[in-house]
Amino acid sequence: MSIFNSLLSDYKLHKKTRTTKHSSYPARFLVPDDQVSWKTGFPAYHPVSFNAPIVMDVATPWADPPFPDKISRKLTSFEGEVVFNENGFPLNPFGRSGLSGRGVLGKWGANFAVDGLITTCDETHSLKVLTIVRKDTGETAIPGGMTDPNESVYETRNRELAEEIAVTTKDLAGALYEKLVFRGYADDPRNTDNAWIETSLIHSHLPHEVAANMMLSAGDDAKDYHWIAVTIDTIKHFYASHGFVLLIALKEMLHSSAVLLNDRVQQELLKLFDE
Ligand code: RP5
Repeated sequence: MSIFNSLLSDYKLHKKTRTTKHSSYPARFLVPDDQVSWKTGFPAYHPVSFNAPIVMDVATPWADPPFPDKISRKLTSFEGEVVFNENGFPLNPFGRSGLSGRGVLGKWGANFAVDGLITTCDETHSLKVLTIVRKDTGETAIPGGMTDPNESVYETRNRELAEEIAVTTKDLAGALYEKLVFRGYADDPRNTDNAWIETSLIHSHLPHEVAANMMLSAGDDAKDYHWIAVTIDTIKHFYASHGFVLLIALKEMLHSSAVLLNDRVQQELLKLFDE
């Protein structure tokens, strides 16, 4: 099975959500793969409810009211109409997570984020991805973060890239290719049965001269940054579903006529997809 198909299968079963222990979360109820779907009966399913004190505090500006019946906005999702359980709690579109409540997430239902993927071909014509090291988990990630009220996806992307690695809009203006390549569920360890992250991924491929001259520095949620090669090993070790969405972006670029990748890079990428 290709690395892409393997990550796709893990993603559909939101395995990172179900199996990565978040530092402040209680243990999750064990959900077998064949009982993840809400459509499959699972009478024994009694997950612990966990709401971090900060999200239940009515003074927290980015948090919803303690119970979803007091929310005034319509809950939306890139994954379709939001479904509610008999008690009025929104249900995770990817199925049971092993934990109910909101965890550390501010919003009931979808919590929207944006990620900004930057790639380039370096002086040896090898494909490189600009990544951060997350302060919270120490894992490699695509830079990104939660959307602020009334921000467009591009505004969030630009703000997050500036805060986390000091990328400027001038750097981004030099892109050979820029595309919004993904909108949907993020398989993130903070997700619960009633609150989850959804992300939009914008991919920019920069010429080597632009990438080499960027004045990068890590800040905010990032403790470091690295340009890394795309290999099966690096892809496997990304935070949440970032390895999976990275491959979606690379597949899109591989088939785009806007970027001319050399034969070696094309062959390396094709292997990731078994094409
Ligand atoms: C991920 O969490 C999203 O893809 C996005 O990168 C990130 C947003 O959370 P913070 O980085 O703001 O913690 O699932």
